[in-house]
Amino acid sequence: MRWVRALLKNASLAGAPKYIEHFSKFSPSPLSMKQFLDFASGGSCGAGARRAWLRLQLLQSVRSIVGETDLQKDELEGEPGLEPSTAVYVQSLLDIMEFLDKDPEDHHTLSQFTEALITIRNRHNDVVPTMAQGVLEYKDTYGDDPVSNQNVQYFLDRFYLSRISIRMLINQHTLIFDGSTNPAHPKHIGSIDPNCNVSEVVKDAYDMAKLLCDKYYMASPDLEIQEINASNPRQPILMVYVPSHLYHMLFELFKNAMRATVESHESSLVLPPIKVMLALGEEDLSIKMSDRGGGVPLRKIERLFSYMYSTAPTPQPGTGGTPLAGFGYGLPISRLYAKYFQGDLQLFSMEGFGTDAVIYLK
Ligand code: W6P
Repeated sequence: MRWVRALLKNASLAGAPKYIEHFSKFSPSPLSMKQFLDFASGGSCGAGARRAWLRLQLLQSVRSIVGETDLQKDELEGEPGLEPSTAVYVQSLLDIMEFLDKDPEDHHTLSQFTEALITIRNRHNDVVPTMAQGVLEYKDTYGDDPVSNQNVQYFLDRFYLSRISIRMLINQHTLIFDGSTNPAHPKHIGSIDPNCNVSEVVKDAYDMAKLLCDKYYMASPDLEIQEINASNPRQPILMVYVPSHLYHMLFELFKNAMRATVESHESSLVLPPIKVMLALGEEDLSIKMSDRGGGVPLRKIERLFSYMYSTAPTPQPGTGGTPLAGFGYGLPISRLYAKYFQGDLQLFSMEGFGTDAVIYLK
């Protein structure tokens, strides 16, 4: 990664080393939902200040990724899988820095900035498979002992949390500042639904997972939902959230629960349903998904969240595709989605019986 520093020095950054220094001190800090809503609705400051704030957040996030990959330079030195991805981040950092000194109120600048963000978003679309390739190469070079696993876990958790944060910021900017509202969801604020109906998202995610499950196994367990709204009994549970994040987490959990259920009941005619319980209290919204898929021994639970142990070589096209779930980064990335807005995702399993997966949201 020595070339990263060379790049940073060469690529017209010579005049701005203080920025690089400055931004490298920031860790990726998850933003609160309130900050996003203030950002969109105006809050207490003007539009120019809000755009400046967004740019600063973006810069800090991108810089922290570059800093992170740079920090790991000794371990990642000569890792062909990880290098191109760092170059891409340096390029995006430079792209955003172009706008630092420009007037945020100027319309031409604003549309150029939005263009630049869309270019950046597209440029980073393939990062997950690229990093997965990097993990395979890391494994080949350093082995898959617990220390390697810990290194990869620490690095990728921070890396993907930054990525989630950057994409959230870019989505908010591009959705809000082109002036139009989302025609399908006029009440949404960018990608945030201020009245997200949780059980509707549960049903959507279930339907999609069921489709895959039926296709692959020609059977699928039913869904039972129970909803407890502690302070407003009989009212549906609504929350301010990003429905696509919630969907992503639930879809991942459903795939795992369905696979476990079907594979542990191969010789029986009836499948035990997947039960989802939603509870809204004063502080937390908890979503528990219970399957009776035979469970996972405690020793193996941590592995389900490991990037290293769950990275398999990408399936070749035309070989039937990936079976249902479990494979790839679904669970660790879902947990990051939960953590991004100060929540969490935990698994509680009883080997021989089944598994409870719980998503905690603020
Ligand atoms: C299992 C393994 C698993 C992971 C995530 C969610 C549910 C389940 N069920 O057996």
